[in-house]
Amino acid sequence: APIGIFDSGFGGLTVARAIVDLLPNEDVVYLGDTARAPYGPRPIADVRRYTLEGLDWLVDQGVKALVIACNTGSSAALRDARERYSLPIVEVILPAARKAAAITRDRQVGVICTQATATSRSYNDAMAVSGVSLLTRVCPRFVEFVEQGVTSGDELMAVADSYLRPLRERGVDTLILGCTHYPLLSGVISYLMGEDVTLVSSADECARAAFAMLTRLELLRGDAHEATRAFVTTGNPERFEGLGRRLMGGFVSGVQQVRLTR
Ligand code: DGN
Repeated sequence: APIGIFDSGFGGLTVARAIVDLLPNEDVVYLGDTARAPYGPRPIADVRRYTLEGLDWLVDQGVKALVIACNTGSSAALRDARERYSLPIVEVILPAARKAAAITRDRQVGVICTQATATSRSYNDAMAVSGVSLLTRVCPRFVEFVEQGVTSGDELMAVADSYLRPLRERGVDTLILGCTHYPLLSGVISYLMGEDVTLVSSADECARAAFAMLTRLELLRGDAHEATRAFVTTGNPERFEGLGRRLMGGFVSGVQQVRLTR
């Protein structure tokens, strides 16, 4: 059975790519709710409902595990998802929070994310026991830039500088990229934060957590074979595939469209 990966749209492909890198022999099915993206500015109750609809669809496909790739969706629906499904679930927030708490030198961590993720305080909760001070910055326009295929240039640099300056001034030494799209901006982000600041990608940490969980549960296939990768969007499949291939490369192909509301 495949691993089911859910995201609000196309950005979760950063998580899918990290999972495919670590687990090339696993079948995956990726669902992006592009028709209702971005989730970031939406009320948490709506994000919760949409995320559970997406996860229900993946469960109906017979997946063996769920990956909630979307930080906003994880923030809104993780608890409900754990009650609703008996399948193993990995998400993006706890793995990234743990990694950041483990590597920060001065116990000063920053997280950049969407408005809904910030409002939910999910990263604060995840780091509460670690004794680390967490500074959150919402970076709404980052998703727009990435969705337009823009990952460098003067306008992005100016916007990024205004978002990131308070984090630099606070002296964070570790910065969590708490949104699916942000790994695609890590060039700009690390350039502005400077080389003393370590970036933690929630996509990479989520993939490592998925590897660890599936290994522990003895759910990995393990044998070398040509894995099946299915990509499904609620939005326009051509647009999804075009942007996906442009920013993430050739592993995105054969994108299909699906309707979620039954
Ligand atoms: N996938 C969302 C997240 O990781 O928070 C970002 C895109 C969005 O819906 N705003």
